[in-house]
This record gives sequence, C-alpha cells and structure tokens, in this order.
Amino acid sequence: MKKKTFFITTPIYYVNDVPHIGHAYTTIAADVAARYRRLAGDDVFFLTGTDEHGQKVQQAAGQSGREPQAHVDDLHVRFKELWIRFNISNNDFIRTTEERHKKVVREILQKLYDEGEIYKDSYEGWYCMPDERFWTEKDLVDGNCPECGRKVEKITESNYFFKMGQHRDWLVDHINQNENFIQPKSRRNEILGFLKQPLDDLCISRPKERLPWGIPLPFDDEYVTYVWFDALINYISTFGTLDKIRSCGFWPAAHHLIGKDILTTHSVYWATMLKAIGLDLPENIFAHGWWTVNGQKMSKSLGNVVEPNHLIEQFGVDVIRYFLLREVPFGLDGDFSHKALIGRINSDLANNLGNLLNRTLNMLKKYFKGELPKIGTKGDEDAPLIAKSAEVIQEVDQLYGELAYSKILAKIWEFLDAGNIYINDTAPWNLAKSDDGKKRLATVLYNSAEACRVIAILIAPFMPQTADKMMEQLGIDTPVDKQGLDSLKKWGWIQPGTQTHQGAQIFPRIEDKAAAKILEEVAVGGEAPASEKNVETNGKGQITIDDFMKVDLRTAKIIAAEKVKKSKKLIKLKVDLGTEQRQVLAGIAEAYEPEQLVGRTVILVANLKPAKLMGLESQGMILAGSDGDAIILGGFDGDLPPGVRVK
Ligand code: ME8
Repeated sequence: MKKKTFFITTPIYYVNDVPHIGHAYTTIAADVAARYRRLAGDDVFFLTGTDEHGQKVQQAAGQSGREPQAHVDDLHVRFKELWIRFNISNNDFIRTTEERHKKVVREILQKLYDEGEIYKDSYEGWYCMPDERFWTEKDLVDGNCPECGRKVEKITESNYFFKMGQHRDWLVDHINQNENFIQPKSRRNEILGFLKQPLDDLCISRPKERLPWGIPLPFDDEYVTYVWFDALINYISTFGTLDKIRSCGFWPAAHHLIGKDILTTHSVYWATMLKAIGLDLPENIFAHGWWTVNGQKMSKSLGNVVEPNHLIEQFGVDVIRYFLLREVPFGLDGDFSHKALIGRINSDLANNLGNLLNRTLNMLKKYFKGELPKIGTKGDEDAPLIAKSAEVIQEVDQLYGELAYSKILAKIWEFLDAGNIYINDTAPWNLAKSDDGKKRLATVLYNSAEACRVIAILIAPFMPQTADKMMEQLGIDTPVDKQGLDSLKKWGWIQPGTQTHQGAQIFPRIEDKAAAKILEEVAVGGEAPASEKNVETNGKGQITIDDFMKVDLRTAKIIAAEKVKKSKKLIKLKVDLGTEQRQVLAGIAEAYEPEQLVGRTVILVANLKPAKLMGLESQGMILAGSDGDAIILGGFDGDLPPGVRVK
C-alpha cells in the first residue's frame, strides 16, 4: 500500500534577532505533529528555515556593522543550532538567500508577469519602515501605523503590483466551504471579516535604491522583490521547480503552522499567490496564540525575552517541550512564568509520570528480580485499564487532526492516572504476601509495564528523549519509531522475560528550596543566563572586550521630552531607536529644559532591564557625565542616525 504523505511547515523566521521562546513554540508544535505522523507510518516532510531578505534584516545587519550576507550567514546558525538542541526533526532548513529558493521565486515572478498577473503602477501611500508595509490614509490610527503604532512616511513611487484584488470572491467561497482551511474558528472569522472590504492589489516590489537587500525582479533589475512575496514561496521552493512541486507528492501542505501575527499574509497573500500560480491551497493554516512573559509582551526593549538555551540548561529539553504545549490550548494566548513551569514539573512529570514508571520498575525488581513475568491470574481491574488505553489512543489520534496539543497531553495523563489507580486498587504489596497472590501480582506488574510502554509511545512526539529513557529502563531494545502506533493496536506487545533496569528518576522533583532560588534569580536578573549576569574581572578590576560588548549602547534621537510631575530631577523622554521608540526617564531636569533636548542624539544603554521611577517605566538609560551639580549629556561630534551601535 502506498504510504500517506504529510507536509508540515513553520514560518521562516527573520534573522534580525536571535530566536526566543515564541519561535521555539511554533517549531516544537510542528515537530510534535511530524513525529506523530511518522509513528503512524506516514511519509513526512517537515520544513522550517529563515527569512533573510528585506528591510528588517538589512537594518539589523547595518546595526551590527556588517554586510547583510555576513549577518545572515552568522545569525541563521543560531536557529539551526537551537533546533538541534530541541531535537527538532525537520527534513529541510531553507534559507531565502539560497540559490535554490531564489530560482523558484524568479520562476514564479516571470510566469505571473508573462501572464499579466503583475503590472507596474505609480503609487502613493503611507509606508511603515519597520513593518515594511504600505497603508492607505484610512488605515492609519492617529496618523500612525495601525499594526505597530510607529510613525509612517508618505511615499510616492513606481512599483510592481500583483493582481490580488480580483481573487477576493473565490477566496471567501473557499474559506466558507473548507472549515479547516483557517483554524482556529475565531481566526477564520477574523479573515472573513477582513475580506468584507474590497481587496487591494499587492505591491510586490521595492526600488533597489531604497532597499537593495532582496531578490532582483527577473523583468526589471531596478527593483527587488517584496520580502513577503519572496518568503512565502519557501513553502514550495524546497521542492525545486514548479514541475517538481506538482509531482513531489507533498503539495499541498497539510498544515502551515504560524502565529496569529502573520495570518493575513498566509491566508490572503499566499492563498491568492498559489491560485495565480495554479497550485492547490494548503489544507490548513493554523494560527496559534501569543506568549507573553509574566503578563508582559516579550520584547528586547523590556529585557524580558525568554531565552530558550538558558531554559534548556536549567530544566532540560523535554520539560520545555512539554510545558509549552501543555500549559496553553493551541490557538489561545499564553503567559510564561517559571512558577507555572516548576508546578508542571512537580505535579505532571515527577509525581505522575515519574511515579508510575518508578513504582512499576521498583516492584518488578523487588518481586521478580527485574524480569517481566508472564500474565498469571486475571482480575476485575484489568479490563478497565486496557479499555482506557484503547480509548485514549483513539481520542489522541482524533485530537491530532485539530492540533489540540494540550488536550492530547491531558488525555494521555488520564491514562497515566488510570495506571496509578490500577496499582493502588490492586495493591501489589499485599499480593506479594501469598503464593496465590503472586500469580495475580505477575499480571498486575505485566500490565503496569505495558501501560508504561504505551505511555512512552504516546508521549514520544512531545518528549522524545524521555520516551527513549523509559524504553531503556523497561528493557525494550526496539526503538520507539520501529514499534510505532501499530504496536498499540493490541494490548500486550511487551515480551514476558524482558529484563528491566530501574535507572535514575526520569523527572526528579524540584524541591521547595531549589524552586524558591530559581524564582528569586528570575525576579532579580530577568531572563538572562547566569553567565551573563556576573561580569568577571581579572583581579585588577579589568573586564574583557566581550564583557563590554554585553552592554548594548545605541544612538537614540530624542523626539519628545517633558518634566515628570512632582519630581525635581526627572525628565520623561521619548527616544527613537530607528526600529522602535522607547520611554526613558533621565535625572537631568536640573541641568536641561525639555525643549533643549528634542532633536538631540544621545547614547542609550539599550539592553538595561526596565525599571519603574515615580510609577513610570524607564526602558533604558541615557549616558551623561557630571561634575558636581553640572550634568552634561554624552553625544557625538557629527550626525549619526538613530539605532547605531556605539562601541
Ligand atoms: O514573521 N508567541 O518572522 P518572525 C508565540 N519572517 N509565537 C511567537 C512569538 C510569541 N511571542 N514571537 C514569535 C516572520 N513567534 C516572517 C515569517 S513566513 C513565510 C515569514 C513565532 O521571526 C510565531 O510563529 O517575526 C510567529 O508567527 C513567528 O514566530 C514570527 O516570526
């Protein structure tokens, strides 16, 4: 029989910054679905990668003082390495600067141009630099970008447009007729609402003189391709030419997993692009929710970005994989806190999962020298356990269709509870007291070991390392993927006579003292790794250049200033960093009037943990020197644009 194919993707992430927990979330979710389909025996293709063109990346490269290519060559590795650490099983990692991708982008552009789907026109609009998007007058909110709230610029220029507007009616029909095309339902309604308005054509070029970092249009080399038109094509460029995409067996994708921030680009831009290219639409675009940290938006400027490498070092890979997908229903927003994470480790992993495996192996060792006995006397408690296993296996399979990760884990844990209850109800410690009881004990421990194996297979997509460790302790040599879901079809796969080896606890409890220490560290030091918190000196009070470079000094232009009420010293500043604006409080009111400050370029410590002064948040600190009462702001001899790194 021909194998079923399954194609799943993540967004390709911008390499303007290092990966954080939000990127890890989507990638782990895709990995779990890919691993499950492999266990089911499907032919799986799992794609992730990096988005390396466009304004954001060009700007980030400029700030690090490098050419864009050198910048992306360096930064994309952080993503690749993190995915290796997280045991991500992607089949390909695509970079949009690779020739194989650029070739397909050019092929598609030329085809659409030749077919009259792309035209040139002069355009006047409001442009948001950081978001790289044009807006019409009516879109603006208080004159600013409706998406990020930052200022926009009026731009008139000639550009190329993709005839997207003509596709509205069929797209609405498609969404209405295919319930699963956009999930969850609330997001689907959002897009249907958006499509009630006329749909504009899409500007798909940028003049090279304004933005050189992109793929040149094959029919006009004065222009480069708009970064989204380029990036979306990654989902098919992985297969080579248009002909190969049609014959590879993986298109259309089963799932494009994305965050809710990029739903319009996927469900409208990408869908209409595919239609124009003549390819089928993906089966499902799933827009999951947004992670905040302790109730706050994660942002570099607030210094609260959760660094996944640090979490892995502290808690281990599988714990993080489990927590992210268990804590929040996929599709809803979630809040990351160490307290919740420790709670899950202790209750779900140590108390429940660890306990079932541990007590089973412990009793096997005690009563049977670790060797799995044959089934002996059957009892009333057996059938409910076996029935629960079958029910959970079936429901888990259905829930994968909805990518309902949190419910899947809750279901698996129902079976775990059933396993622990089975042991409590059968009370093996009493059975061990008589010869008759021992025959029943053999059955109870056989069933408990089989329950542990079933659980190991079911959790393997979420916690692959843990599943392997469980198999090792159960003495099973056949790898999880060789056992596959087929091995769950009938109760009793594990062989009597198997020699089990009780090892270390797979999830030790985090005791109260250790938990308190972790929480205290987080409260004091934000999310930075300990190694970055302590600057070591060499005994002469000197630091290394690496230590100095940890301080992110940037040029910042003051765009507004006002005295803080009831404070003699503080001035509230709004500063522009090129890519963002920040509020900073400076103790310079006795030396400067607010009007003197607007328009000046100052030096900002940009990665300082935000602090509250007089109830107002300060997102950084500006540098000044003082001699007695005189305070003088640091600055430059000449003009520098905002956001430049100061070294
Ligand atoms: O948008 N919570 O890349 P990007 C949850 N290059 N998920 C989050 C998150 C958070 N706080 N922060 C980021 C781009 N994500 C484009 C995509 S695709 C053809 C081009 C995840 O680096 C989430 O998946 O800004 C979100 O959609 C994605 O990272 C945005 O990554």
